[in-house]
Amino acid sequence: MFSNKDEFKLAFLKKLEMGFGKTFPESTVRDQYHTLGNMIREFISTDWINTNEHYRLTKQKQVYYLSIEFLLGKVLSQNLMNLGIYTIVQEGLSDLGIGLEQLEEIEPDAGLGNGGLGRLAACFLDSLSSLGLPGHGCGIRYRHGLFEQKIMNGYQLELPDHWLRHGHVWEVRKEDLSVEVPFWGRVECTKTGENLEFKHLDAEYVTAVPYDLPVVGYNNSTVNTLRLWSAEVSPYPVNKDIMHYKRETEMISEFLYPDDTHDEGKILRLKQQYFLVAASLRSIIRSYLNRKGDIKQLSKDICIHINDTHPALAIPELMRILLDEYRLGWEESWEITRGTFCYTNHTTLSEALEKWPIHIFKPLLPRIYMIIEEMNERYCHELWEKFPGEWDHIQEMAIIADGVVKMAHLAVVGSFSVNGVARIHTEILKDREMKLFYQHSPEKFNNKTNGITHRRWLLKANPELSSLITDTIGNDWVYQPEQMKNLLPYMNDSAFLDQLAVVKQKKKEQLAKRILDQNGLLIDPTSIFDVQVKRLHAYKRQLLNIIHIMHLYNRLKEDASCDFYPRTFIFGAKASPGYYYAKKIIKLIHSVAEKINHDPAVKERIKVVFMENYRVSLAEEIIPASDISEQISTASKEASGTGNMKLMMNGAVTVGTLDGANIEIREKVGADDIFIFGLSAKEVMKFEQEGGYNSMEYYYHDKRLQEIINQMRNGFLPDVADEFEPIVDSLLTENDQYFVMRDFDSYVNIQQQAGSAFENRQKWLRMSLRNIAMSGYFSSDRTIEEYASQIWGISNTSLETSIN
Ligand code: 4GP
Repeated sequence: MFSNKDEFKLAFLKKLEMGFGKTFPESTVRDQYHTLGNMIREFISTDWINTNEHYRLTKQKQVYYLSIEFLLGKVLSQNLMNLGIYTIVQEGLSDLGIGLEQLEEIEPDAGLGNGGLGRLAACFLDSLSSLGLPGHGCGIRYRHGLFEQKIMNGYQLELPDHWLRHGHVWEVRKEDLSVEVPFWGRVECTKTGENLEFKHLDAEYVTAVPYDLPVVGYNNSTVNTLRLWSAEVSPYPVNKDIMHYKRETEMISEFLYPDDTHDEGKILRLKQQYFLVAASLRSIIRSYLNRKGDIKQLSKDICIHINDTHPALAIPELMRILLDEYRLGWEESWEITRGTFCYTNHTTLSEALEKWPIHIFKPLLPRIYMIIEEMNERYCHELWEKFPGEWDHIQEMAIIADGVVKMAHLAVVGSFSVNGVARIHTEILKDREMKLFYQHSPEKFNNKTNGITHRRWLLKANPELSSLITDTIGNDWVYQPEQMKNLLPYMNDSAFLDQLAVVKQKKKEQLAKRILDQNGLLIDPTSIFDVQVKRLHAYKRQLLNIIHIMHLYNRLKEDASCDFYPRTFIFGAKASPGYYYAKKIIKLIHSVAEKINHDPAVKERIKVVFMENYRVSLAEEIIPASDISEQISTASKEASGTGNMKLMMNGAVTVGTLDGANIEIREKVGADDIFIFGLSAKEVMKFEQEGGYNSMEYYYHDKRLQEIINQMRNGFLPDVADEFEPIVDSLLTENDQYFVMRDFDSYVNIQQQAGSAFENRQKWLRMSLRNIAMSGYFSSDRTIEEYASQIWGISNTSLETSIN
């Protein structure tokens, strides 16, 4: 298609004219973006076809990663880099007077996810392709991704995210591969000879239309597929007002996580989940049979990964297919099913463990419900044999109990592997949340500590640091990120450390400019950039951070001459629309920012910045510029965290609790190069079980806390007096569930240590370097290699050799 800059320019101009019927000077930036996107997608096509063909010919085992979220962000630059044509395209465009970054600016962030688990899924896809592994994603093509956040007077407003408004250049609609998904109706059971036959009658059908996105591997010609399903009206007749049916159908792929505080919302979420798994399984089995697969061998040739409980209905759906469509017996179907699925748990927070009321489930998915009922009966029987007389155990482990279907139980029972996402998280699952299941089948449980793709979070987000690393140790680290360890000998090389400082300074200046443009706030790029970017949740304790900022402010007001290195506190966070408390925290951050940023007395010393609409592309700008990475969740609550890894890889030093993957980060960098504070997970769980914590005592005995809490309600902040009452209540009347006050003192101390460490430039740079050098372990390539060898049983069967 093109192999050098000049060929690229010719092809680009020709495509632009043909595609838009305009001359180049008449074209808009959007026309140019679409032209480039389409060109690159076509460029990818050959490798895409070859990869599929290779999988077909070699009949190798395939993995399908089912996830309700894929938080992809922008893909243009990543694709160009992975294809190895970034420089050709950049220079070609530049000759034409176009900046590649302008085109990237036009690209919508594909925000088909909320946070951690969705971004993890995106990193995993990148690693699968880059390692040449046969693994594909299946998800939903939401017309609106996660809302766009606007801040008005400090309050979060949610606007619909119209990411598809101008089309999506990377997707290919494959209408011919559409499948039909049934809802509602009734099940008729007839007896033929010895066998029972089940028919789903009077169902209302929805057509699932696949949109395929190429997932390009890094410099290896592998292109896997992310298949996103869109819900459309079916040609089958419906006994309903057609407009009503159309609206209901299209709603299935309209929004990510519809509000489920009422039954209608619950039905919609359950529909989304079944829609995803029913469509994906139909297409997985069809392509398996096209490759001449034998349905009885399915579990040897296919592995289906359930990302959190949302896709767990895939288990009874496969049972249904085997029983009703292939007429296999229960035992055989169960054997195949249990050999096919594996499940990852991403949180122990009880509100996230899904449970569907039977009165909603049964009418919507009648046949699936019957199958779950039978699974449950058989499973309880098996438990009875193992724990005779232990009714409580059996009741606690049942899939259906107390009028609900428990999705986590379904996922555990129907999978051959269950994993947590960091060592401590897996241990907590085994010891507490899933203790009985672990006792029953310990062989299923394993840990896979999360990872992030260093291609996006270092190569793409921080080209300056990437070049410095490559100039210093060569580029092997790009393929084997653990080789970043080879940077360790430069720990005492002051020339290298100076270069590292220059890179960080450059990234900080770039971010300072972004903040000036976006927030109209001038910040000092030589101050410490202290960053907390993640979803807003009480357990993540953005509140502890802001209380500490108020404390610093009070200290500076008391004694302007006190020793304090200037800091810029940077927040980015979306609160879930129905999460009132989280929204109050956003408001509090803004009120504190308003107070501090306008006080000339502390002007050059503290700044508080809240960056609106935190998303993947904004994270790519903030993370490389960070000095301190705030990972301050209440110990035991954060399953792993992945922001902690991205920040570490970019040289930020962690201030954190012994929670999630922070523990493993500490093991890698050593206790001297991370700032750990606060209660341990054991201590937190002990308080939770045995009581003994009284937050009021901290209020009465710690004058600093008392002053801060009083300031939240005495008119000190520029708000009405009771604005922050819910926050004050959570800390005092509700006994501070997340131990903010308990950990405050220890947090103040560690922050002081972090500040002093920063003042010693050489020391800080060495700390930063050690974090970078040891971050290779947290590449998702390592994580995916573990999944591939220890769970999925797949390997790279060199595409290039088979094609040539
Ligand atoms: C998140 C966890 O909160 C986070 O600790 C973890 O790193 C991430 O999954 C990926 O494993 N959980 C979710 C969720 O995003 O929706 O439960």
